[in-house]
Amino acid sequence: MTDLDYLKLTLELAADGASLVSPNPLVGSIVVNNGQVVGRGYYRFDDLKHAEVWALEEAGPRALGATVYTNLEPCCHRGPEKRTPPCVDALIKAGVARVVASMVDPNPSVNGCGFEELLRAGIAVTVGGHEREAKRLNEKYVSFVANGRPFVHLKLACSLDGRIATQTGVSKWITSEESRAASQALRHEYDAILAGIKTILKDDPLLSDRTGLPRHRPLGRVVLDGALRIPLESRLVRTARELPVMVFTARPTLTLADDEWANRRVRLEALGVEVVEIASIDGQLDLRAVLAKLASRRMISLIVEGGSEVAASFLNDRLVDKVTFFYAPKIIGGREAVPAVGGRGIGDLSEALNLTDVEVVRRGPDWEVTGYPAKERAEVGDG
Ligand code: AOF
Ligand code: ZN
Repeated sequence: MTDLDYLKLTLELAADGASLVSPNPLVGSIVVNNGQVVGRGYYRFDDLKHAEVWALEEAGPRALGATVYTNLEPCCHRGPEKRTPPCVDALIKAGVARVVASMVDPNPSVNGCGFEELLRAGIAVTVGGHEREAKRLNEKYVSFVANGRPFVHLKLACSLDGRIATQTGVSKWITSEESRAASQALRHEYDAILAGIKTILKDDPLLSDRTGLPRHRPLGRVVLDGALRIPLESRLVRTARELPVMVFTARPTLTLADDEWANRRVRLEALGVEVVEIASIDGQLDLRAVLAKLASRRMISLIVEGGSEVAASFLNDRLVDKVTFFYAPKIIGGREAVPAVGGRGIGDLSEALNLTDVEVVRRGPDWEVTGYPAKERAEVGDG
């Protein structure tokens, strides 16, 4: 087994913490002594201890002179926010000889100081193996630390010709059961899920994580509802006491409408819905304010599930970090059939959003296509 093989194992271990770690990163750690794995651990928020500490505890005295592998730089910070003592102290105390990590912890209170402290204590440090995979595994955390707002994943399900509903609005079900299971698995990875009021009025969705897998916090259900039209008898509102619902809205400018809006607000709140008033810009809710509110709740990731106008708004505001489209091998057609992405559209192809690192997975009869918006809207080729 090489360093890279062991690092690969830490990535797999770390992934066991999926939806058990937010707002913290996924971390896995392995202690290797004389070619033998003598300790392993992965982080779960509710169990407090960091991955390295679990692995060191399992290794016990066999950690002396051992190499510790981890997908993220061991932490060095102390302070009021910190729930656990620094991993570097535990590593130094255990007498490990070497630490191998895939990446630096971008958290400004760590960001290299873990490695520095280890080196100062005479421990050898190697950084960088499987760095790309490690950053991908923690893409939500890395992005949240860098941008101070949740990582946004736009997910849509459509026909091969890019329609999310027929001309009469029928959308159940365009994609297969396999695609819907995959999309549930996606929801499971996120802290919050968002849909627009039109989707709520049309489909009455529950927007819940039905994977049955454990989560350390419930999936936050978020609705964009400028005029507060969400029905009191909708499934979302009826389940608001068990699974949190946040409705973002804007106070109307006309006094009459204002009374009606305030009434509905009180009634929704009485049913356990959190109503959040934010600004609207040109009649559209300020998406940055929505994300800032979620960030203040330490929600580091958001999956946006439509409809097509909401998708267009997030895309136009350049707030999408990852995109997944499920395509069913069906052609719906029709000028009036709802397109996956609405909005005004673009005039020139050079304004199209290009995706990079695109991957395609077969889901039953369908295709799941995932990619990352390119930072710059690249020029369209000259061919
Ligand atoms: C590690 N190993 O397993 C994790 C790390 O509040 P605390 O004490 O749990 O610290 C959280 C911070 O520690 C988190 O923001 C990140 O910088 C780091 N996470 N570090 O060495 C781990 N989960
Ligand atoms: Zn730590």
